[in-house]
Amino acid sequence: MMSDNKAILGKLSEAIVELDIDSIVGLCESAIDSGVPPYDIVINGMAKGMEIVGNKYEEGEYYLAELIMAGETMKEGMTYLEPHLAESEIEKAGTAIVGTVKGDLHDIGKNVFVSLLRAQNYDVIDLGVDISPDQFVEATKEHKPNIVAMSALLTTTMVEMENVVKQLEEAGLRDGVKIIIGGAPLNQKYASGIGADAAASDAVEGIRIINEWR
Ligand code: B12
Repeated sequence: MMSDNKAILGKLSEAIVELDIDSIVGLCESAIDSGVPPYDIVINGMAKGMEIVGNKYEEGEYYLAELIMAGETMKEGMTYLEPHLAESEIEKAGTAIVGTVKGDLHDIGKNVFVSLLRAQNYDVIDLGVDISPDQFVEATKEHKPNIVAMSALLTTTMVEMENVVKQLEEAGLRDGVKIIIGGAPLNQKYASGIGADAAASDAVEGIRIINEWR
């Protein structure tokens, strides 16, 4: 029985690595039918595959296209699993609020990061794109996240990140959260300068940083 589960989890991981979006839901379905706990399907199945994809990306074997496709494949599986996950006892890793800052409509990278976060068992509130500092503050009040994550792809919008940090400070919410920023134009120096905790140049690095905070 145990070894059966192991084989199923291996197949799930493999499907993510092979970007096999057509079979991921079927594999999740048969895993559920075989009694594999939904949590295992996510963490020891698909997320394991995502980890491998991340390594391949960092080693230069996979490119952004594969990273995105793997994220999409995982998303398909997650959509199927969501009702099952809600039923089961899962220890959440934490809550994260994610959004692309005001004036910026780029969301492909943010969406990759959101998929990876969900795979790590975070509750993710994805605010979407063009999110104002007020919206970040309101969402932080409402959802009490441990992480606030911002994305920006434009040099003209990255300045909005500083406004978000400032307004979180003014609202007395800054000390309760860790702030991570991401997107092509950003680096650690910029993050320190605006009072954010970290910057990540890619989504996999972002996940690694966040897991170090746990
Ligand atoms: C696709 C794209 C668009 C699409 C966006 C579609 C969408 N739904 O996102 C469209 C066509 C709408 C668009 C519009 C514009 N774009 Co554009 N766009 C791009 C392009 C080609 C790819 C971006 C992308 O999706 N990459 C793939 C993803 C996976 O990578 P990523 O975004 O970098 O994300 C990764 C990391 O950065 C990180 N990450 C991202 N966010 C976060 C957040 C956190 C918390 C973490 C941890 C990590 C993380 O993780 C991701 C995966 O590792 C880039 C060029 C490029 N090669 O980057 C230009 C680019 C970003 N765009 C640019 C420009 C100028 C514009 C426009 C102003 C063009 C115009 N004149 O109208 C408009 C602005 C619209 C707006 N207000 O936002 C410039 C920005 C220049 C600059 N330095 O400011 C670029 C660099 C092109 C260029 N060389 O000129 N764009």
